Amino acid sequence: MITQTHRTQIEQDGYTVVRQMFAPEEVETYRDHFMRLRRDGSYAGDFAGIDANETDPLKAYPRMIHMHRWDDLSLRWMLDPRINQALTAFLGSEPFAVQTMLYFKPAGARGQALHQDNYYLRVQPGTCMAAWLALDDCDEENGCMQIVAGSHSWPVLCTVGADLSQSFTDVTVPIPPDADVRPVVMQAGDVLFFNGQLVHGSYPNTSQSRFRRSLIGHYIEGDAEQVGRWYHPALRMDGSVVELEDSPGATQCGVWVERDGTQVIEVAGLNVVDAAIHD
Ligand SMILES: O=C(O)CCC(=O)C(=O)O
Repeated sequence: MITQTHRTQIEQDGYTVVRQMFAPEEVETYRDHFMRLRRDGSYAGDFAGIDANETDPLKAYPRMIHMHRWDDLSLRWMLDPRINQALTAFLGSEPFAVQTMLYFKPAGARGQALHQDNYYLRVQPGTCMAAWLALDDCDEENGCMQIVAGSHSWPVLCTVGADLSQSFTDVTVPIPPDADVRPVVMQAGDVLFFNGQLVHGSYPNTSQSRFRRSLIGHYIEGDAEQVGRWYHPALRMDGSVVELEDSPGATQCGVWVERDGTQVIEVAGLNVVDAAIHD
């Protein structure tokens, strides 16, 4: 299932898509399951976004987080052998699993401004990796993922305020005007894998009636010693708990400066280390 092309792309661009990793019947099971859970109640960590008002579609469909802590299907998906096989191929050893999320992103919903996941997870040493399963076909109309190819080689960047009319989270990272921002068009059942330093996010769902649902797992390298407190307990891919230390958080982040007419990143002291839970 994992080819040399996938490995090369993840090394060079920081992301790759494994097509049809999950069968249509599995995708339908996940879609039905999470729609039922959403209808049936609210759960710890539900997040409709900063400034969600009564007419915001995310009010009715807030994002779910850490479902694997109370939902067996989510736990089984997070530890699925196919995902483990892919991540092990990309990272060189078996990862630890630290987070699940479900984005419903109904028609009209805001996206999530460009960011880097390791700003939040603060993995030491190494970084994190995401597995993002499309539960619907997704394209630019319904707010597919957008990635900045090659940005996984950047350090963690200092954040600035995001445009809350476009993003349900409040921080973003500045990128140079010539950055290669690419939409990742996917079919339901495809899985996007991406490096925790990669700048990524999504724009609003501008469709009239289409959801853009996705089931997401976050993983960290198997030799990591620290991760942010929010992500404990980390699990081995057999489901057993692994004791890791809390990561104190970065003390430095990168800012863009111009040198000889070119934009380069300079790493400076970090003023705000309170990376909250909005990844
Ligand atoms: O699904 C999205 O729109 C954003 C997801 C994301 O940023 C993530 O999985 O880290």
